Amino acid sequence: MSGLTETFKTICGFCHTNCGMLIETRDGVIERIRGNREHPQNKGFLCPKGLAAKEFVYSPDRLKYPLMKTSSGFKRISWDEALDTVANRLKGIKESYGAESLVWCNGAPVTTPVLHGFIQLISAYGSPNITGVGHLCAVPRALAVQSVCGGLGNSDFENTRCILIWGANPTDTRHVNSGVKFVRVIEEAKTKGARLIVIDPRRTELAAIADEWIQIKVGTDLAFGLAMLNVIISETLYDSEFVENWTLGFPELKEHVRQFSPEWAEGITGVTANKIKEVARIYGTTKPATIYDGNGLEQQRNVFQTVRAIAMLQAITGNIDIPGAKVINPGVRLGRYLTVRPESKRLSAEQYPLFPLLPFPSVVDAILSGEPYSPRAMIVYHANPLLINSNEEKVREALEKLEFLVVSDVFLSATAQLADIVLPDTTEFEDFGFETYSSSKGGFVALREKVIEPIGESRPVFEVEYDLAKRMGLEGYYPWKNTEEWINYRLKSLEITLEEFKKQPILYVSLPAEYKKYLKNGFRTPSKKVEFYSQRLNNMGYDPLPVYKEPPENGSTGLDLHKYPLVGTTRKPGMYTHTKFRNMPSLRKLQPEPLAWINPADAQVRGICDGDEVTVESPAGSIIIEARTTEDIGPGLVVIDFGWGNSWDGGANVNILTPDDIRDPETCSTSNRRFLCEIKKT
Ligand SMILES: Nc1nc2c(c(=O)[nH]1)N[C@H]1C(S)=C(S)[C@@H](COP(=O)(O)OP(=O)(O)OC[C@H]3O[C@@H](n4cnc5c(=O)[nH]c(N)nc54)[C@H](O)[C@@H]3O)O[C@H]1N2
Ligand SMILES: Nc1nc2c(c(=O)[nH]1)N[C@H]1C(S)=C(S)[C@@H](COP(=O)(O)OP(=O)(O)OC[C@H]3O[C@@H](n4cnc5c(=O)[nH]c(N)nc54)[C@H](O)[C@@H]3O)O[C@H]1N2
Ligand code: SF4
Ligand SMILES: [Mo]
Repeated sequence: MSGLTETFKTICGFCHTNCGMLIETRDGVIERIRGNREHPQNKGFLCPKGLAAKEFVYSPDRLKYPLMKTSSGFKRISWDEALDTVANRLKGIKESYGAESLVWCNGAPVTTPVLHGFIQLISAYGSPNITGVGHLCAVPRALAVQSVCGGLGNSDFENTRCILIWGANPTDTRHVNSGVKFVRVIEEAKTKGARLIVIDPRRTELAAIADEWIQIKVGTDLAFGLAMLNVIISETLYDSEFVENWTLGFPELKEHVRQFSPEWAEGITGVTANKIKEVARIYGTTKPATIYDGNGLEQQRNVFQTVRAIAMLQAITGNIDIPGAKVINPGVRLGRYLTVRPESKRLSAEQYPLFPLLPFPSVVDAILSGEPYSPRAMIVYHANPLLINSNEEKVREALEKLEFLVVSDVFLSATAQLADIVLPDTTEFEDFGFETYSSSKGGFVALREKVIEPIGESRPVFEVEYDLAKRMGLEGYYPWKNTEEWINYRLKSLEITLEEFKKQPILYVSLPAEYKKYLKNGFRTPSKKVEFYSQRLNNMGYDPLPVYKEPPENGSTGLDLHKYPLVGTTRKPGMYTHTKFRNMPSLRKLQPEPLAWINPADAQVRGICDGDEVTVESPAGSIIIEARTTEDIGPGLVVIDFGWGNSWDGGANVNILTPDDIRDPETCSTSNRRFLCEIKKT
């Protein structure tokens, strides 16, 4: 074989792990993909998604030129026509309705550009309406921890004696931790004597090797957490010295949790009082201990207060910023972005004062009701809001009602199909980029090299954004014109330029982790202490101490509960990320269809056999899907695979079933993880 071969050091952007990759090209075409052993994140490991990146880049489904919606479907147009149209429509909308009628929506920030593409534009335009997946992902948990102690950091599995995996499935969603496969990290900790407790309604890979698998009922984790606090406080298993010196509101917490006994929680969580006591005693007496919580606690109506209670558990036991607990590792600080946003006009500012962004359901409500005003246009970048938000039908209605929808994607996603203009973006392999990492050895930045030329007429987002800004007379707000300049601008505060970065593609920019940083600076709360009782929450009208509340459908919503005797939840299959990758043949082979997992007992009484086609019906809608029976979940529960619904995948979107009107009062997290349903043989 002949031809020019080159090897590039780049980074996989298919999930937040951002593994280092080596890609070999021949004559400008990707040939071989390997993990980069020099990259501290994965040290050579790649999961099947990363290894199949070639199928993503060269997929026949890739968008290759801009599209415009016409009465007879999409029509190919030139970039000039696409950008002129977008610029003119957005200028017109601003003149007619004001800048706040434009909404920007991104998706899970799996790469740095997802957080940044078009964000300068929306700020320069003058709209405060920045939405995305925040209400479903990470932000509710982060706000909860912030309210208790400022921040907790990452689990230190290497030095721990006790691990609680709570609502997380890292063997599928994180894959690798500091270069070691996640399951090996946990096995190694166990070999060194650490106890492992997994709190999950499903028997996950880690639940299967745990000392204790706590098969909790979906959405009841707050009751479990409160009962653990009750036991640890009443049996004086807490760290009294830490509590004395570093916390506020302990007497109130002590009094408050008296009512939440393990016997009370047993009826709610489905876990026996004895088991709750046992877990509380193990956690309270095995030091150091770490709680690794996950997205399973989010998309639940109690998420904010649940995670507050879990943060309190870590604080009363002194498992804060010490080896073997959770440690705030040094990260990378980039300079600030342009913000010219009249916050007062942000759509959800009054309804969700604690939530710093705009939750997507508030956008849907505003479009459909016109209250407090109607958003008219939306830029969707690297996101698939139609499929990933609860109640697909309602989201569709809202997106269809917009006057103007622009979608930047690499495929014609279900959301892109609703767009007026579709802009074909490059993938992360067709442009330079960078990622930032925090680690115990210090924060570092890694370069993403440009591996190949853009596919078709696809163009890098920062160039497209600048071209749009120019057409709208907003170029004065732009300290860059293309990706290279954007990187230099973003890395200026670190005094790194792209040219230097190319010579050394992994650069540590902060010192290794220190422990007990609070001794020097206190905690990042108003009082500089851990705050059990929150005056700030109380002032905002929220519970100052966590109170378990029954899901509202058990109240007075008028639902015929007998019609929906099962509780449904959703699962993220490890070989895909959200709605992505069903058009990659090697991954599709691993799981061709979405499945509804049910307990054999529930299947039997309904005459359902493994592999049968079933109809799942919830108050929001119904889907047809293949059933699988499994002992990995208990009776009464249905687990449905999340992420289908794009035109090429042929599967049903579980979010047709999920309700959008059951919301966490502090964070607007909708109940994508819990819906009532019935399942019947089709
Ligand atoms: N029921 C239920 N709902 C859920 C969840 C759940 O577990 N259950 N999980 C929730 C969570 S945690 C999250 S984060 C959200 C995820 O929500 P999203 O992030 O909106 O979902 P994705 O499917 O990742 O959508 C990303 C889109 O970006 C496109 N894309 C990929 N690469 C590129 C690129 O280089 N450039 C551009 N412009 N586009 C690109 C993809 O084709 C895809 O259409 O879903 C949430 N919804
Ligand atoms: N392969 C893959 N990796 C991913 C993603 C992906 O889509 N695919 N998405 C990325 C993103 S954006 C995110 S947010 C992370 C999420 O990754 P994780 O934090 O691991 O979250 P999930 O896998 O969504 O769900 C975790 C677990 O919560 C359980 N669970 C469901 N309901 C409850 C409940 O009420 N209580 C408890 N205790 N547990 C419950 C589920 O059974 C599941 O095992 O993964 C990231 N990595
Ligand atoms: S774990 Fe897999 S998908 Fe995630 S960054 Fe690494 S290789 Fe890519
Ligand atoms: Mo997420």
